Amino acid sequence: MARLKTAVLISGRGSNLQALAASCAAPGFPAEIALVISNQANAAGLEHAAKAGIPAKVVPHRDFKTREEFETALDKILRAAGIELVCLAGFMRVLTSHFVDAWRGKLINIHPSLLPDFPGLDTHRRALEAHKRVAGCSVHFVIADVDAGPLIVQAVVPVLPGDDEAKLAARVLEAEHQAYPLALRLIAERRVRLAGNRVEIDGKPGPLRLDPAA
Ligand code: DQB
Ligand code: GRF
Repeated sequence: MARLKTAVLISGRGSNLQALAASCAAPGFPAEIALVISNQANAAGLEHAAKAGIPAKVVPHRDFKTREEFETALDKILRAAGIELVCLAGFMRVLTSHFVDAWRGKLINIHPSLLPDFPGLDTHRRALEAHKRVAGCSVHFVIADVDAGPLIVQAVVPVLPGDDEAKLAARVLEAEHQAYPLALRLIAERRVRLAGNRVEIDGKPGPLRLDPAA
C-alpha cells in the first residue's frame, strides 16, 4: 500500500515532528512525512527536518495581509505536494473555518491536556492548580472551535508529588511522542472514521486511551 502523504505544520521546537518522523522512518510504517511547513523562519524544528532530509518550507504569516491569504498560500503548497493529511505540531496560528472546513477529516492536532479539560494555554499549570491526579495529551481532528474537535487518541500520565510545571510538561511531552505517531498510524491504516463529532476506531467509539494504570 502507498504510504499516507503527510505534512507537519510547526512554529517552534519540533519535538513532535521528530517523533512523527522517527516513526515514519521505521520499515512498514504506513505514513510518510512528505513536507514540513513553518510559519516561523527560526523554528528549531526546521533543523530536524533538514537533518532528516524532509522537504521544508517557511511561510511567514506576517507576509500576508489577511489570515485568508496566509491560509490560501498554505493550501496551495499542501495541494501541490499531494498532501493527504496535515498534522499540526506546535503550530501557533489559529486557522479560520475556511481552511479547517476545506481540510475536514484530514487535519489533526496534538494538545497537551486530557481534553475537554484545559483547552487553551498553560495546561500544565492549570492541571496542577486543579490538583488533578492524572494529566496527559489529546490528538484530535481540528474543527473551527479551537481545541474542541473529535478526539482520536489520548495518553494518560500520573501527576506525581513534587511535580512542578516543567516536570509535568516533560512527562506529558513523552506521552505526546507516543500518542501522535499512534494516531498517525491508525489514520494511515484507515482504521479511524469521523462519525459526526465522534471518532470510531475499528468500528468502536473513540478515543483510544493509552493509560499505563489501566
Ligand atoms: C493552538 C491553539 C490555540 C493557539 C495556538 C495554537 C492560540 O490561541 N494562539 C494565539 C493566537 C494566535 C493567532 O492570532 O492566530 N493549537 N485552529 C482551529 N482549531 C483548532 C488548534 C491549533 C491551531 C489552530 C486549532 C487551530 O483546534 N480552527 C493548535
Ligand atoms: C506540544 O506540547 C504540543 O502538545 C503543543 O505544542 C507543543 C509543541 O511542542 N500543541 P513541539 O514543538 O512538538 O516540541
